[in-house]
Amino acid sequence: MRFATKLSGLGAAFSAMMAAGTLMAQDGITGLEVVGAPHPKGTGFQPAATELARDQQWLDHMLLYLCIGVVALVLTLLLVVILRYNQRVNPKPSRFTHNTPLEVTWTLIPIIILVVLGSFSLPVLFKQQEIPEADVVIKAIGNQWYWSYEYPDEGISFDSFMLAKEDLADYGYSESDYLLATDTAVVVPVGKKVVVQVTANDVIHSWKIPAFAVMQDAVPGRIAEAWFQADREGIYFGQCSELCGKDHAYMPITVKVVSEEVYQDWLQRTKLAQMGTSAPVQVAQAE
Ligand SMILES: [Cu+2]
Repeated sequence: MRFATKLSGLGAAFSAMMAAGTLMAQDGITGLEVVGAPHPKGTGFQPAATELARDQQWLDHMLLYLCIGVVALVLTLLLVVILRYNQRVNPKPSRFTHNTPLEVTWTLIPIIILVVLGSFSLPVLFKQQEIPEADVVIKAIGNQWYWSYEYPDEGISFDSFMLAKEDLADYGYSESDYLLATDTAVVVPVGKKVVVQVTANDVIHSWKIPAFAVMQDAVPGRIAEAWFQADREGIYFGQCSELCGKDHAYMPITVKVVSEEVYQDWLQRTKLAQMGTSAPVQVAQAE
């Protein structure tokens, strides 16, 4: 009986190894949910997965309410003037040209509004631009028309190409992920500060993940930094966001946010894999 259990355990381990072997060629997404992606007829933001994104979306809504207030005030004043001071209702217009209190008011109010705007938006902007001490450093390099990634501290690097429609299923993606999913993905641990060093080999590209509120131009010969700390595991899509030539629309970005154990496991297997390739992310197996 015990021998049989051992045997079946051995068999399971063997089939798991075989499965891992066949997966090696693919970046399977077992157990990872697509979180950061556009959806049909959507008009709002993608779900915020970082503090930066939450701040950015809060700021956007706050500004929207402020704008609605300004528009409502201007429209009301306009209506009052149209209705009460037209030629028919008010045949004898007054002739004064100056009103000091009024002029001071309409200069002061916009100044106050601008100061309020600045005092809320500058901290959000600074938080994006002040790069913290990194837990993980990734170099993202834009090429015509794909992204290359390096993990300088780990000594690994690989390219990331958009998946053809017929290959999506092999990599665990659905058809709706077409134009977003890539063959290899940027893999990062959840809750860790990730600093992305962004540059390019040929022309200017831009590395952007909407759900992280990260967007950084990739300029040849320069290194710019962006950072994020994703607080939810899942798959996040982004796209090159600087017009870079004929296939600009076909160099998307896939980021997989996984647990620390899965990340370490992926790192080890990628280090063992052939230079310049990325091992598949095995979420279900490592947990
Ligand atoms: Cu581009």
